[in-house]
Amino acid sequence: SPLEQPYRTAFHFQPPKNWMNDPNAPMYYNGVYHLFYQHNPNGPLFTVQMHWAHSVSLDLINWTHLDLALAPIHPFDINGCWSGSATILPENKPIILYTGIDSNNCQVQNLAVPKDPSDPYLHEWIKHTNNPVINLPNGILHDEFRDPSTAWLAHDGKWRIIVGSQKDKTGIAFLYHSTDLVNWSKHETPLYEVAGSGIWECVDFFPVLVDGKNGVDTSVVNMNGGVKHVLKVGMYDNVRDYYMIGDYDSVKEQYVAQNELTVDTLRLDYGKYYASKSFYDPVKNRRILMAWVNESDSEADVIAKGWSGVQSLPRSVWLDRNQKQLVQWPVEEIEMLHENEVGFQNKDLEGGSLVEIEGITAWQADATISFKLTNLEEAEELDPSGIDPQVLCSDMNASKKGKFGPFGLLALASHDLTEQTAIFFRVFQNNGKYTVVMCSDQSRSSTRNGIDKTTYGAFVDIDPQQEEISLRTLIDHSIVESFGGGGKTCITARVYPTLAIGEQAKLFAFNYGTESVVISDLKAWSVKKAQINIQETVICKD
Ligand code: DQQ
Repeated sequence: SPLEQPYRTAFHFQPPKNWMNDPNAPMYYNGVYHLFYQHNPNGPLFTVQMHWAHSVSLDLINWTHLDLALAPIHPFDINGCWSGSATILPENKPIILYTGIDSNNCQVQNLAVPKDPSDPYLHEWIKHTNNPVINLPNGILHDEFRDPSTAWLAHDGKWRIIVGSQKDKTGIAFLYHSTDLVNWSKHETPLYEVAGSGIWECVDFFPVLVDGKNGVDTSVVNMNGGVKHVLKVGMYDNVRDYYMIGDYDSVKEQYVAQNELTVDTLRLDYGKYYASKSFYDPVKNRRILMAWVNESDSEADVIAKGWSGVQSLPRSVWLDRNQKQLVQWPVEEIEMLHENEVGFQNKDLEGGSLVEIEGITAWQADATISFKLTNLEEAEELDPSGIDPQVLCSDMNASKKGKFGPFGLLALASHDLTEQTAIFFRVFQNNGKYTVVMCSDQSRSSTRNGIDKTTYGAFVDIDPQQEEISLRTLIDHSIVESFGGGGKTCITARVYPTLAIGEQAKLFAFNYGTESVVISDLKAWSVKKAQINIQETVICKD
């Protein structure tokens, strides 16, 4: 029952039991969405002996659990089937490239194809007889070469993929070419490398439209300047997903990034969120992103629960109008689970006040709120240069009164507020310019000890003089996923309340700053339970 397992989720993807990490090879094929994932079928903890588990969905929200797709039983993957990606070939055939840990404990890249491409669920996968199709490059350590990307087809009719690696602490995305996806040759120069960044995992390389929210197929390369390319890298050293935006030229085989990849540049999510992978959804013409959201409780807790890891809600992703960053938003399909809409408009939220959002199941909810600020000349002074917003958010947590802020939502709050996860903003000024900081403060999220309660924070690139400050937060038992500024800044957190569970959990809007703010619009819904990883017979195609 939900109260025996209060941290299992209602609408976030997770396996029936045991360990899950990276999403693998998400794709849309013949009317069905597929998600594979790194899975230990034998227990709730990580093991190198990874399998690929497999689920299918018609709507990215309700999922059906299928048999394992890949097991580590061949010489080229006997020590683990690690992460990889799918590519849909022009003749509408899917393939998978993945990393195998071979019998020498060496990381190699393998190819698998569906046994029966006309099977709507693609139950069985056959590993290619030529495996491994890519061997370890010279000069690279045996355990530092992994996670092939989705392939893209360029002007010369050749497929390309990238594979993550490192050499002497320089993170590398090696580039490979192939005409048949079986025989691959390494290009003389990597697609990209960054000194000092450590090994890159789960690299993702995809085009985004310069103008508009639609997605484009991974093989759309040039389009006369109509697209830019995103290179996403998972940095193993700090378990964070960073990205660059730039221009890719497949003729020169060159990627010119417009932002640097350093620890304080763009991240897909500034909370717990890693190993993300995107794919193009031709049905709704969008690019969708999913990622692994790890636990924050202890190993003993994981063993007691019997499971570990959830997936973020699938998000649409596109390039912001300013072309400097990505924007993400939960896929619209989540709205079919909404019920009990509540809301109000234009309500003053005085300094030091809070208001309960009643009428919804607050431990399983979706809430959007936007704030209008006047008198901005009263904002506190802060020069943002050299400031780490995460440090600022933990120094100035939700209980520290400011002028504009903290204001936002208190999620998974107990009636006396002993437990609360505070997602909030602060606004500062410096020489007539304003800085908006978004925080997710887990320090009071649970009365339990032994949990990682790190507070997260990031800047939101909006001007509060011109725009309202908006927040959307999805609350699902032990995960709180927040989208600031319409999806410009995303922060995901895992929390383990002991009081704020079931009917006891509450949701508030709050303003602990001294300046009052106006809630220009608030809407919140209960979110019904999705059917996640139920047995296979339930799915049906219409
Ligand atoms: N997880 C996989 C690797 C990948 C890492 C192993 C990222 O392929 O590099 O489970 O979380």
